Amino acid sequence: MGSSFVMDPSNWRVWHPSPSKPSFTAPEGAVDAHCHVFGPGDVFPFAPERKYTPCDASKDQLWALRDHIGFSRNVIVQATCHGSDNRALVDALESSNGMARGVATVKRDVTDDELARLHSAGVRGVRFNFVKRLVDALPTDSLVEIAARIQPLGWHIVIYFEAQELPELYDFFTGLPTTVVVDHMGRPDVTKPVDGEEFNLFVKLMAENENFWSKVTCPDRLTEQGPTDYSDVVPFGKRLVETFPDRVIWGTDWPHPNLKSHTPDDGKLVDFIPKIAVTPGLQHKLLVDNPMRLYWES
Ligand code: 0GY
Repeated sequence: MGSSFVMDPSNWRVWHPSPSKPSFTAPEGAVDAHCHVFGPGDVFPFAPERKYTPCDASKDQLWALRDHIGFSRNVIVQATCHGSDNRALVDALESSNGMARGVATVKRDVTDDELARLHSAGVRGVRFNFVKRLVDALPTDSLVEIAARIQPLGWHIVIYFEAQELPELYDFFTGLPTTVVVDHMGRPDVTKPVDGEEFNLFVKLMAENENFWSKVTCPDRLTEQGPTDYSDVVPFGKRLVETFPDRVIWGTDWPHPNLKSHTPDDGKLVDFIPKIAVTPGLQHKLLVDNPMRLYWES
């Protein structure tokens, strides 16, 4: 690993330069299904409308992390700091020897040629972001239009929102025509009960809509305990993995953009996996079968 970045500390901590080796051994072929590449900013500039400026996090550094934690593949998700300019993402996908797939951000005026180019690079989804501190959300009619454009490609939609927004967005989400993958368990407030009203609504969304999947990711963002073993997040991830074993995926979220509370150790994040997926069967579905079905076999 190793990093040599210039950054504005008001925006983002540098990612962990020497993550520990995980104790948990991931199954052969494991997929890190939520991670990012950033820049380098002098080659792939950050979006003028961004709400934070990250430090560079290159594809080669991502591959090094993948190998270090014993994983085989990556799903690289376009983050808001690159806006709808997917060039850094495409560059990484095209350099991955088929070992990475991507989720892009597009605008309603994206051309068919551009969608075809993204598909051939390895993009299999688009991301709709509803987190107000990150984006000025697009109007829903433009999202509906984008959904209709990407549906024929067999792509899915990744949605990012915070739990308190779910009641208002629920009907819009259930009207989406594709597979829908929710980032970070719908960002529950983990100080509330795992079987309380708020998280039950998310479980209902998953239970009543079989096209919905969840990433059981980002204990580092959700924890209220600080940089510990993230035990306050475990019941939430475990409930989803055990209730929907065929519709959950996991990722590091490297390089943890815009996270101000602490610098996560990616090895420790891998050690979170067996706490929420407690059998080898559940671990295999979470890390291999499910992401392969969603990103490589569809
Ligand atoms: C994440 C989480 C965050 C940022 C973004 O697109 C983004 O900028 O997703 C966040 O700030 O919670 O998944 O990377």
